[in-house]
Amino acid sequence: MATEQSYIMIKPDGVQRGLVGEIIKRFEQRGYTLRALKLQSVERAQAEKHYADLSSKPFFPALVDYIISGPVVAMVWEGKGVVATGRKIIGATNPLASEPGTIRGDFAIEVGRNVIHGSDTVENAQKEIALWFGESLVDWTPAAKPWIYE
Ligand code: RTP
Repeated sequence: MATEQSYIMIKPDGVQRGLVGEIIKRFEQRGYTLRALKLQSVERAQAEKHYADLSSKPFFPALVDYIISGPVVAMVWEGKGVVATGRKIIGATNPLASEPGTIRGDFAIEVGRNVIHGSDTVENAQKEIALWFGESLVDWTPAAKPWIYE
């Protein structure tokens, strides 16, 4: 069975708006396995590292200010195709282009308040998981797995 993992982060607006349970529910009900979870305040240096690829963009300072503006919920979800499927569950980066039924399509309007982050490649997921969690993932297999995977 695939052991692909994705780094999923509920951004400060998602936490402030009480969307934590709703977001976890969507990944859980799809069949993905939660491997790590923490609520944390984010240091500026950590936000800058996470978004280092975007450091030359004009919106970078506002993006970092947004990410450090309140606690985030950092998570690792695991399962077949979770990186690409996670991005589908989340919806397009700009919520005005996100399909209804996606997290951003249901709960957001502006790109600078788009509720949630999801890794875009398996390689980036590994880097992001290392940045946010180090080695401290919980090793477990839910009993219901035969009802998710054939
Ligand atoms: P994320 O990394 O947060 O999952 O978002 P993404 O891959 O869908 O989009 P990306 O291009 O990596 O952008 C990262 C975050 O930067 C903010 N952003 N603002 N003002 C703007 O034009 C703009 N463009 C991007 C968004 O919060 C986006 O999620």
